[in-house]
This record gives sequence, C-alpha cells and structure tokens, in this order.
Amino acid sequence: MKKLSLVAIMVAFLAAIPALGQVMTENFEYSVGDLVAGSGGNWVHFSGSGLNIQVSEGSLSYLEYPASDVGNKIEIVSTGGSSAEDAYRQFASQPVGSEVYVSFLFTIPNTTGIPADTSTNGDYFLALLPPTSTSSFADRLSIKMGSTSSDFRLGIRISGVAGNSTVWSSSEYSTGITYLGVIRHSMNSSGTTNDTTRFWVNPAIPGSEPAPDLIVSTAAGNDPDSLARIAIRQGSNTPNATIDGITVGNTWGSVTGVAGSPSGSTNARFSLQPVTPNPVSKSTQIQYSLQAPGRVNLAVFNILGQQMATLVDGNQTAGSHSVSWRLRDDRGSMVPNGVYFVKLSANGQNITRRAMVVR
Ligand SMILES: [Ca+2]
Ligand SMILES: [Ca+2]
Repeated sequence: MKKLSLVAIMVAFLAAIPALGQVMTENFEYSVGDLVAGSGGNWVHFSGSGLNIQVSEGSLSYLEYPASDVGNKIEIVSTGGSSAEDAYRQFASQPVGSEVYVSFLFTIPNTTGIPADTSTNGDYFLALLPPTSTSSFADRLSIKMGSTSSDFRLGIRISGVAGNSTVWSSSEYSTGITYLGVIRHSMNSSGTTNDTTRFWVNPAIPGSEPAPDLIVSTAAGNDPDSLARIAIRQGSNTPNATIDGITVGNTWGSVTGVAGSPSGSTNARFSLQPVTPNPVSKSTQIQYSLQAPGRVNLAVFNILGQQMATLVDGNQTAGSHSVSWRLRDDRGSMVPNGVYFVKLSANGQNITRRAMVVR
C-alpha cells in the first residue's frame, strides 16, 4: 500500500491556499483545547479571565472558499457572567492608503445571550485593531436578535469614538447555517474622518467584488493609521459561535479565492471542492478542476495514510471534472466508518479534503 504521511497531508493543505495579495490565513491548525495556549504564540490573550476561547475538532466548510475545511475551528460562548476572553492575532501592518479585506466563516447555533433587537450597538465578537492597541477597535462585527428567536442581525461599528453607531444589515440571518462574511476597510488617506467599511454576507465566490450588503463611513474622527490585529471576543453578550477560515488580504480575490490563479491562465483553476455531504453515508460526488491538462491522481486515504481507493489515475483535460465515490475500496469492499482524506494530485500540485464516513 502507498503511504501518505501526515507531513504530506499538511503540505497538501498549504498548497490549497492561494497566496497572491494575501496577508494572513488562519485555519486554526492547532490542537483541541485553549486557543491561546495551543497556538504557539499566534494568538495573544489581552482581556478577561476564567473561560478561554476553545479550539474544537473539525472545520467549517463553504463551497469554493479557499480557507474551508482545513485544520480545526474555534468556539466562543455567551458567558452570561464575568468569565471571558479576548484574544488577537497580529498580521503585517497595513498602512493608511491600504484596502484591508478580512473574510471568515461563522455559524451561530442559537441566539442565547445576545442583545435584544432594540439594542443600539448589540455586542461584537470580531474586530480589527492597530498594531499595538487592545482598545481602539475598528470594524466591530456586531450582533443582536432578529424578529424571531432563530434569527439574528449583523452590523458594523467602524469606530468606537462617540458618534459612530453600529450600522445594521437590513437582512436577518438564521441560526445553524455557515456563513461567509467579508469586511473591507478602506483606509482613505489624509484625514481621520474619511474611512469607509463595506460588509458582505455570503457573496458569490469566486467572482468579482459585488455591491456590499452594508456600507458605513466614519462619522466622528479617529481613523486608524494602520491595522495589524484581528480580535475575537468572548463575553457576557457575545453569541455562541463557531468561527473558522479567517483570511486577511489587500484585494477581494486574495480573500475569496480568485487571485490564486497565476496571471495569463485560463479561467479554470486547480481546485478540489469540500466533500459533500460530510459526513457521507452512501456516496459522494467529488468535484474538482484542473488549470492545465496532464496526469491526474485522485485517491482516498485512511487516517493511517493507507491508500484505500483510486478514483482517477490517468490523463485529463483542463477544466471541471467530477467522479463519484460509493465508499468502496479498490477491492470493492465498503470502507469502515471513520475519517478519510481525498487527495487530488496533478502537475506537481496537491489538494487534500477531509471526509467523514458515518452510516
Ligand atoms: Ca479550519
Ligand atoms: Ca482616514
């Protein structure tokens, strides 16, 4: 049997992430437990005590989103009391004149603990910060109740300076769904009252930048000179939430997956869709695309790195392809329940996706 080492799996994960124009990608490839303690210094605690932000097993998935289904994810809770934690991750400082894009996946399982629909500013669970600040928050992603207990509203408060209230989306969003959020902060130069932030929920990707779901400009001045931290907040009125796949970049494409294609290439890019459904119980249709024609190998490995099933092994054309896997190994036997890795290799590149088989 061929062996696929854990190192090869990690390399495959990294190869799946486009780099052009990207500043930071956070897939939470840390062990389960306290985020700050287990992140090797990537995440820094800056406020609160008692109840720490947790890394949990598995990832959020979102079709076509590059930072989907890689590593683990984090959980925050509505603490309903004094125990809390705020933590940030530093990224390369983005100066005045920059466009700072931040994309992320999130799921709100229920609306327990979040502020009422009548709240002016709600509470926030994600924000940006200047390079050395733990208090001058920009772009606080805020949440409050929607019109029913299974709906919520999202808003952006561009600055904490008095006069800048949260601007709320007109849409309501549903509990239990994984959403893609994108924030774009335009650090317009010359002036402390001229920045603009745009916000999208579930924009179509890949594609060009669509009109935002909301747009807010600084009303009372204290625009940042630079942005260099992303903060996650867990507190009394923050939501129960799962967060994953945070990407920071300077262009729409760098955080949503377009800019990964080298210039001059065809529209097709090298990609492997997350396995759906996941867990798989009967069969799955595996979709992928090739940027160039060539030798292709698509195979399924078990958690020990043993190759179980060969789905494709031969030359294929550029563009989209699809193959079904009926959960059988190369000998025709049904594979046992468990975790598997689907690995696509072509033209010296690899992408690996995780699949759970549960009958
Ligand atoms: Ca992840
Ligand atoms: Ca400004």
